[in-house]
Amino acid sequence: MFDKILIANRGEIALRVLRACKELGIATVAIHSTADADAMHVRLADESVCIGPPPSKDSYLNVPALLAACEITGADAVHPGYGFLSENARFAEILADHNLHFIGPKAEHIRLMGDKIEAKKTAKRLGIPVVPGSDGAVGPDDDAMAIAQAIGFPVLVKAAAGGGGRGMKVAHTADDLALAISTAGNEAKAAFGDASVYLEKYLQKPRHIEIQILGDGRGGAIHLGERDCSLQRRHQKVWEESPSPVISAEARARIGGICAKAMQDMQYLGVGTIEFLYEDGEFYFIEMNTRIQVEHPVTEMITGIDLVLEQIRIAAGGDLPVTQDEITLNGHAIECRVNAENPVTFRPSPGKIARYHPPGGLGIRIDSAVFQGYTIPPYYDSLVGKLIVHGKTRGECLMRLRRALDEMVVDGVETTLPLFRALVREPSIIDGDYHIHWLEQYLASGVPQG
Ligand code: MV4
Repeated sequence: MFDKILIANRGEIALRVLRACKELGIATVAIHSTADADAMHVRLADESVCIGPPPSKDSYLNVPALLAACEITGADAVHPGYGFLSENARFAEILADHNLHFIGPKAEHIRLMGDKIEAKKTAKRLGIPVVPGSDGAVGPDDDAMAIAQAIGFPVLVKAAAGGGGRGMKVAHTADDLALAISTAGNEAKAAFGDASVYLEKYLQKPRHIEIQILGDGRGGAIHLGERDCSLQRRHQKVWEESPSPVISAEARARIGGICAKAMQDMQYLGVGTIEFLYEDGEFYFIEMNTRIQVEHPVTEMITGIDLVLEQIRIAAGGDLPVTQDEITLNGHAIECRVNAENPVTFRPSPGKIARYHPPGGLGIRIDSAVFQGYTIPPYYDSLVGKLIVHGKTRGECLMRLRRALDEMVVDGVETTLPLFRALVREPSIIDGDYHIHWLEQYLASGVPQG
């Protein structure tokens, strides 16, 4: 097991990793920019190192500074959290070159899943259902029109180096195809330095269903159910829940088994999330994330498995905590990402938190690194905290969430709490009847100031 872990992140996920380290008896090193000197994870870590000025490129993405911090403190492993360097294969390799453990998947798997075309080819080869589409990139010498007509319009043009919604263009008819391909290619070239694009059948109103997996890197892998992350705004998840209101136990076992088998075949190491679009009873692979995700607590609440603690144990050579048959999904969990943003315009609202009162009681969890008097800096994401609620049923969970949202106080900055107070009373949400475009349509209709 590791002796000392450097946490290469900030905010709530840095605190989350720190908590797992403490429960494992592992010493912790916090790193921070000058803007985060008084952050919670810095205060609670055994040691801390300032690694640069506020801009991420000069601090949290500053690999030489991170390596120096490991050297100074004698850390033997690095946990990247999510975002920043968490899916940077080169960073994982550099750490290995310096005899440091990267707490994450094998670099080859990070790189593989970072290329959306290779990821899709791999998924298909491993028996995971994929969206009908082109066989790889569509180049200038290919007959894109013939490929698109074989798929059937509408067709989606996607950047190979994209992901998270970046570099996508819809071609509703044949007349739109050439422009969609050139626009997506140019945007991909500018954003990712890689103009490669591929085509897929455009699914009109799917849900976003993701499967949590855990692999030991030696052929063992299990799935821990799904999360429904369909409530998104501009590709930012807002509300995530498990189980999904529309996935049956049979569908869960089927797709979960396919994913676990695929991860066994890959000899995948650590936590991973396989993303699907789900429409008319069918799952379609779109991407795989090779990191711990923001919404992991939803799965933890219904399985009772500490995903970050297991991620660390497995990175140190440990075995899977349970067998597939030992996993039981208990009750229902919902996560709301409370951001310091205007609840209508979503304009960031950094600043000092004058009053902070988190809700409590049975089934309530708050993953947050803020406190009364804390100043949310303008340089990073605007997450105040994740409100995660568990109940025996979805109905009980919604009632508890409604109570918790009414109890929560965050004064001094604008927050998205009013949006959640409206959503939790919205009939479509109460019925679980929504899809990936529902929230943006709801917001466009003029959300009540809850
Ligand atoms: C799609 C799609 C419809 N059809 N692919 C958006 C980001 C990345 N996860 C893939 N995305 C999509 N891929 C096909 N063939 C619709 C989206 C999409 C989306 C997916 C999940 C959650 C929210 C979304 C919002 C807009 C578009």
